[in-house]
Amino acid sequence: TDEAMERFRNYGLGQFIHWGLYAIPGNEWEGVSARGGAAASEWIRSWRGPTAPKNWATTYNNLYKQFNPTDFDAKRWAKQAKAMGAKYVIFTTKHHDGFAMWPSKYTDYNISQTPYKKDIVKEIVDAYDAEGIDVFLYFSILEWNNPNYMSAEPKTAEEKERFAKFLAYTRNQLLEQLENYPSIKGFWFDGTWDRSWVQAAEFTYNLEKELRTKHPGLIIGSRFRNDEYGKRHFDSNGRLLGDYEQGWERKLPADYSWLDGNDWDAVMTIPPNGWGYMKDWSGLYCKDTDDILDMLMQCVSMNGNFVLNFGPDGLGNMHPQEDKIAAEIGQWLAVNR
Ligand code: FUL
Repeated sequence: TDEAMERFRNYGLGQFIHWGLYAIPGNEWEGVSARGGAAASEWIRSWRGPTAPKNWATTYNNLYKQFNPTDFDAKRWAKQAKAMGAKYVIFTTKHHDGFAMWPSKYTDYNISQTPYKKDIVKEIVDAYDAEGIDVFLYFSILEWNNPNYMSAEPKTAEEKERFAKFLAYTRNQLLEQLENYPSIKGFWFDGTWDRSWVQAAEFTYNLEKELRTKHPGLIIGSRFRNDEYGKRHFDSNGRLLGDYEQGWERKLPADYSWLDGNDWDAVMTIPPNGWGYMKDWSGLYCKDTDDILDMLMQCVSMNGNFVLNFGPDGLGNMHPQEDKIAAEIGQWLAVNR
């Protein structure tokens, strides 16, 4: 039997944390938010709100110069997760903007260049390890900022060469994370939907093998490879609750048959959409504790895990509503688990 997967099957509740440069704008620029606040805040670099300057991408990219979360205390977050009843955490080490929350040797666009300087991934891993909460690293393959990344399949010799560099870089970063944080239990991949990545099937097959050889028991979600092989470990597409992501509706999906025989987790945000910090929650249907407990029970009753997302602000504080919901879930689970 696979011990790591046995553990995974018993998690029940997990915590997701989306934290990166997008926490600074918090879904707003000059006080104005896009789409009535319902845009995904961690996508702000790409949605260009109405007040975004002409050189928006550069403005966004330069946010790293301001990243200084003086209130950040990984131990406090880990204690909160423990009290909530989370058995694992998934932390965004690198989202689509490509900014590395650890001091990666393979890009300068990383935490050591910020005023904060310290390795945030290490602080998270150490603090959650200390609470006995298993750590998974979220890793976006797709990178908006990387000149070697392309969404279409590379065609010309020049493109092929650049994309080969990108693949080597991806491999290096993943091996680097395994080496730096050997206690992690798995990777939760994202941004793997582009043609270029899907076509790199042989590369992903070999890399997955290599990672598992280096780290026996490593769990890798299905988003790494969008195919049946990728589903061998667990399905991280969260399709079960996919409907809820778009706009909250209290209804069950009509078809659960795709779950058969798969291990899976479903990830969920409290606001209707968006995973990074949002300054303004007003006017949006944000889920309450009862909504969250309903979803948790749906998932657990179908042998899946439910993962609740938190989007801390640029200083390192959770949203007050997240604090409240976490505490209430913890109280409920303490009595009913
Ligand atoms: C999606 C991403 O594009 C979102 O920003 C978020 O990270 C979610 C969990 O996965 O694919």
